Amino acid sequence: MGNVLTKSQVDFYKENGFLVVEKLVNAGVVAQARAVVDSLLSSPSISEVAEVEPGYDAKARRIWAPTSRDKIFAGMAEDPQVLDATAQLIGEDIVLQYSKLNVKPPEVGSVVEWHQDFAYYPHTNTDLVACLIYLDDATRENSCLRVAAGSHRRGILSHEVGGHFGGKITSLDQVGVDDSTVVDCEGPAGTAVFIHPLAAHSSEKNTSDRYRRVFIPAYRAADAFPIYYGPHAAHNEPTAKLVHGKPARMARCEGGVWQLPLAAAEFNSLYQIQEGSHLESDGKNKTGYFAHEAESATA
Ligand SMILES: O=C(O)CCC(=O)C(=O)O
Repeated sequence: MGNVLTKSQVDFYKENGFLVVEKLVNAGVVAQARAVVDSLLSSPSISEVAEVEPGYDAKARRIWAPTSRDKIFAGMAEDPQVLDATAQLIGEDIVLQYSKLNVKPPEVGSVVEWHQDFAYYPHTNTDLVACLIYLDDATRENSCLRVAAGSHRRGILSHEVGGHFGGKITSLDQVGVDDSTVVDCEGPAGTAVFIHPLAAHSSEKNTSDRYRRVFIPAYRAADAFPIYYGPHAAHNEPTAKLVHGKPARMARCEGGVWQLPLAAAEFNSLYQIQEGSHLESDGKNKTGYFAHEAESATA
């Protein structure tokens, strides 16, 4: 394994639950990825590969499963620099759990409310890490990721709304989200932000005139297995892929009690469940879950 990260970067991740690594991905690769996104976004059939912003039929907020749409994303998810850094955070044996590409169009891009990824995808252990690779320069103005430093040490927090999984942290007092803990993860295109699955994170509406697009491969240690197989989580499993090291012969279990993400109705995305837009006013499912291809659903 090559040491991409310094010891102090690894220690920072352990202490704070996130790590920003500027320009981890080659600028040429990032430029190619942007060109592929531009072409996907200009496709008349965008709604077949993406979830669109409410009220804007032609503006995508999420491109589903980018690694299966273009080899540039399949390659980025297996970029040796990214995988070697990931190995330093969660160990040598790594499975790519899923990928997604969040697009925050200028002036429109949806809010992502405070949440922990583990609340969506509980596993037998917490050695999971999401890697956000910025395709555009990301600043507070165009909605860079925001993380509550150290929140991963508070365990799993309630994401329940009205007795059901609501996809967002119920009470921010639990996280200590305030100006002293929240870090804006700004960085130029090609920056990778690694987030621990228990780190509380969010991003604001994009009020700037610039896109903020981010490719997100999500990894787990090969010996971390899902403990919840409801539809939004189970959809990822057929395409989960060993990308580094060896497959596991054992499941490693951390002690604890994990709340399961049992929503009032199934949902296609984090945006829908956080907005409550997967429900009719009578509380029934309106998403037509599984309307997308099997590969598409992921939180
Ligand atoms: O796109 C963002 O700013 C945040 C993404 C995120 O937290 C997620 O999709 O789980």
